[in-house]
Amino acid sequence: ESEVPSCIARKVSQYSCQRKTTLNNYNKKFTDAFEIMAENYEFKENEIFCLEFLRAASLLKYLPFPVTRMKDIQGLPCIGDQVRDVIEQFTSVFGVGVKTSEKWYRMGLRTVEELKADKTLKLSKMQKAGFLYYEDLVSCVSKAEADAVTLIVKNTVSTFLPDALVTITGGFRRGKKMGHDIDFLITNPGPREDDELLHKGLLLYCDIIESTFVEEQLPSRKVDAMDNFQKCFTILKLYQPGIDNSSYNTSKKSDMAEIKDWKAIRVDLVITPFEQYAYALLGWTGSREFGRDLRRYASHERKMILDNHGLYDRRKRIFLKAGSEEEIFAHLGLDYVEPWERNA
Ligand code: 8DG
Ligand code: MN
Ligand code: MN
Repeated sequence: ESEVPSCIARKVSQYSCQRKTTLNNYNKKFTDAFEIMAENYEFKENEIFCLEFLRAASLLKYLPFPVTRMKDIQGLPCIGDQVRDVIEQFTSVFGVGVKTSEKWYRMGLRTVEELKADKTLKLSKMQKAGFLYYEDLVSCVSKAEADAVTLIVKNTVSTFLPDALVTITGGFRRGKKMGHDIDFLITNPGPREDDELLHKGLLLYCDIIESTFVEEQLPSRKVDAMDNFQKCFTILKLYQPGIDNSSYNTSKKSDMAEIKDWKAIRVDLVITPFEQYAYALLGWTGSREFGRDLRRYASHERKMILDNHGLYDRRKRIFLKAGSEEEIFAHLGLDYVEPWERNA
């Protein structure tokens, strides 16, 4: 009946370099969801929770059996309180009995509808989202989907802020054909009354991080510095073009299995003041490696501090204004590198 736990547990190292982890993952349902949650925590700069979920995912990838009961993780390292709570919720929902839960595991998690209807789930909004949409979220976002979402975001934003500029950043701006999410930068020339934008409609799941930018504050010197813009880690509901669901919407409840005509897509929305737009664009276009090295170059070669808000010249003790990425490269004395050449 029980597939080892406690005897294995004693031997499991907390260090992944002392564990042999193959691609044979019995706990993909958990690990995919944990990785999405970790990204959300990273976004909120909660490094502790981020690491907790990444470590737990890594440990679960190592286990030679699917976790179906709390007993399965007893005595294992790398399972923090957060992770334990999530596993407990999910194993207790499925845990009607070992047999049933194992069957469910083989079939995959319960359906979105079943989970939604389940009133016993006490997970946070974010944890639920990670599980509810995980299948969509771990499948890549295509360029076509990015284009479709761009239209939606642009249309929606323009109904609230007619003059706002919406720019796709991240991997898609660098010309990638696939991505794990879609990143947008939103700025409004003129008066800055855009704080409310993110608080309005349309999102399946959304975790808004308020702006913490302080005027006159020196750019951050951390190489991996995130920024202080108001931003939002969201999951958007994209209705797939080509699927006609009008009959489902109009007909009253039938016994027909519900057809899912949409896909959950991870979208990052970042709101930036117009004056900082070029810096934000450069930072959010990435790649991560390219951005890190830009900052490293600025400080080591130019005695300047670069972040997503601006560029500070330490010798002249001034902030250098820029209206375009070209100007930022010029300030740094660098040849301009096009977005599609920043895939470092
Ligand atoms: P992908 O989504 O196609 O997998 O790749 P990507 O678009 O290059 O990566 P990303 O994780 O979506 O991040 C886009 C860029 O934004 C990346 O170069 C790092 C940069 N970036 C910031 N601030 C932040 C932040 O707070 N969180 C995240 N995740 N990325 C940030 O400048
Ligand atoms: Mn991206
Ligand atoms: Mn992103």
